[in-house]
Amino acid sequence: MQKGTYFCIDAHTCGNPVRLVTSGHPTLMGNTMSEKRQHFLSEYDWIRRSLMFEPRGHDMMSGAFLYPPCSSDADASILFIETSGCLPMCGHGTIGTVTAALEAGLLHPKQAGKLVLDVPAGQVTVEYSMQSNKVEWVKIYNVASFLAHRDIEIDVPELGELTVDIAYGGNFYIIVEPQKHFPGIEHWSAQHILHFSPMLRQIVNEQLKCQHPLDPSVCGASHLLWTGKPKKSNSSSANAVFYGDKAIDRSPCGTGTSARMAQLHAKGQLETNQLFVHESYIGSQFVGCIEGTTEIANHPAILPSIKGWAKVYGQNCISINDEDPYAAGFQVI
Ligand code: PYC
Repeated sequence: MQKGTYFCIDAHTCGNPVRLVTSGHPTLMGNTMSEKRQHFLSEYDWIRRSLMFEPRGHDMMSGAFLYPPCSSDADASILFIETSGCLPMCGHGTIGTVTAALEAGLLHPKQAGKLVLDVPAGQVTVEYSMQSNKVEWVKIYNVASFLAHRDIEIDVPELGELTVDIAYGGNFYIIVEPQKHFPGIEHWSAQHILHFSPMLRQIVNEQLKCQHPLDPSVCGASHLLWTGKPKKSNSSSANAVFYGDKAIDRSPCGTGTSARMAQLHAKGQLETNQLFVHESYIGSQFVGCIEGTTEIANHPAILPSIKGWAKVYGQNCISINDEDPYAAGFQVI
């Protein structure tokens, strides 16, 4: 049976949607958000598909449920939902969720201006500024991020050979910099990105293993980050992140920015405490920074932060009803 009523706050983070679902939470088993994510995926994934896919969502739709904290020092937990599944971590999703929840009075921080959040990828800390009940900005101290594979050569049909890096920033990213067969995103249309990304992702995943050393359920190169020259003079770099089947992130992508900073740091091109202003495909910006360094299972890693903003634009009461032939949602691929 697929039915229920879900109250949602609709927002966007730097252009990418965030639908914070504020009622209808299924009870999830597990001690950590990673375990609860697995339970949601096995039992309740229809809720995600119904709320994210058409006709109630669209190719880029993403959202979240807030849950009580899993650890004693946390304020809350987040389960991310989007068209491609339930991400271990989502930067734009966290910024939108925190903004919408604080403005609606749904989050009560132990310490004003700071939140500790359990997410499937681990724990993140958030700082925010709030004036007249509006959140001005949110800064996430994200999970440890690292370069997993460097200078991998991939032969892409219709394109030719590409050399790519793969880095983790809460999800695994295939990072493509301008080179002989890729001129940079400023020279590619959205159609190029949508056409070549699924092919490249499939070949990379056939050839390489990407798995988090501390959580085997976080695996596979799911996202692609194509880079290029920014439009704004104060941006350090520009990117277009492809995810799911047809999505290009409208925000600069929080986990993508973390992965990109880990890649640049490992290659000696970005230093600790150096600001990294990342521009999205539509020109919106996140400010990234490497706050420090660490190790993950003896592998060098960075401690990234990402700062951005979100705007709430609506309230939505969504009914999923068996009488609707499209209750389960659909995608046009
Ligand atoms: O901001 O981390 C992010 C993200 C992942 C996919 C889309 N946005």
